[in-house]
Amino acid sequence: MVSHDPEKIFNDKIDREIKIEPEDWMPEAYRKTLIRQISQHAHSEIVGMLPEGNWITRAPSLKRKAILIAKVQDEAGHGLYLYAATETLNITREETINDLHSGKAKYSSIFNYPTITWADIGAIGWLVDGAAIMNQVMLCRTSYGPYARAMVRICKEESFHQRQGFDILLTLSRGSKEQRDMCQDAINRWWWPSLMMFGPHDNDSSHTDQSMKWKIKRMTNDELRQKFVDMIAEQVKILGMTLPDPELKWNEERKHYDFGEINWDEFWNVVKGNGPCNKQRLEARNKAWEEGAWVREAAQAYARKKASGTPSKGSALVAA
Ligand code: BYC
Repeated sequence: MVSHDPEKIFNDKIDREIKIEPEDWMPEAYRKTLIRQISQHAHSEIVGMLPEGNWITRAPSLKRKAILIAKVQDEAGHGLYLYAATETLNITREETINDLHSGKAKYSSIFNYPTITWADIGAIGWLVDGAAIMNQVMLCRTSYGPYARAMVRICKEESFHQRQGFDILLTLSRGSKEQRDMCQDAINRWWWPSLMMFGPHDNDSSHTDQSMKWKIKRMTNDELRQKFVDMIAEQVKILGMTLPDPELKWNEERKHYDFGEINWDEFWNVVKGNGPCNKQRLEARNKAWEEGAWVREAAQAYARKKASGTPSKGSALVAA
């Protein structure tokens, strides 16, 4: 017999790997969890443009500049898909963006660290985008349809980002002593914050259990972090560099690398808004929002004009 119990239909879809779509019934807590995670993800993409945008005018060649501009534009696109996916959950774009600007919503801790040298751009691509992909590949199979579909395209672009980061570091690692030192210094500064991107240990993660049951998350924070360490510990050898962890060691029994403990005080301090650049990042976003007011007003005026049927000057010119 066909069930009419919406909760049973929802659970059945989750069990059978059928995507949940915006018009489907869903538990309120599932909707809220998705709004929280997808909007925070969108905010991370947008705030993530700031540390890299900082280097566009100083990239060492025209080619590197063009590549970096394209990458930063990709991040804006990712933010846009993710804000659009959040809107399908019955919340407006204004509400989610206000939450970022007021400091209520979180965004990834990693973007509260400064980009001091050109090598930092390489380290962000290799380590930060690398950690992001590790997490996002599993999100292509997340149970909510619009989020899963957005992630497929995002992952394709992120893998290009990771390769461009590695390429920057590879070039530096084959350069002068100063360049090699700069490369190692960037790896030293970005390694631990990259590991923090995966979130607290599973035991301390408030959302993982429920999110795994709903198949929003497919792997836990610690599982993903371990996969990332195993990948990077091998790739760093190609650069001829080291990771700043004396406890990093292959464990033959576990078939994984062992690694040292993250400084969780530092992590929570950054998450709570007290990292090196939190204040600067929020100020920059608020300023961009205020300075972009005229663009939003112009777009609305154009939409009103179009809806009222008045031909715009542009279309008259095209017709002529
Ligand atoms: N930073 O229960 P937990 C990118 C919070 S950007 C800040 O484990 P959950 C890129 C967490 O929100 C990639 N906060 O949470 C862009 C929760 O607090 P609330 C960004 C963190 O959600 C530009 C509390 O700690 N990727 O690719 O099950 C340039 C307890 O945590 C962090 C995503 O956003 C953190 N690192 O798991 C380059 C992926 N970690 O919300 C690259 C989507 C934890 O209860 N998000 N918290 O107040 C996720 O996969 C999950 O949300 C997380 C956390 C794995 C991050």
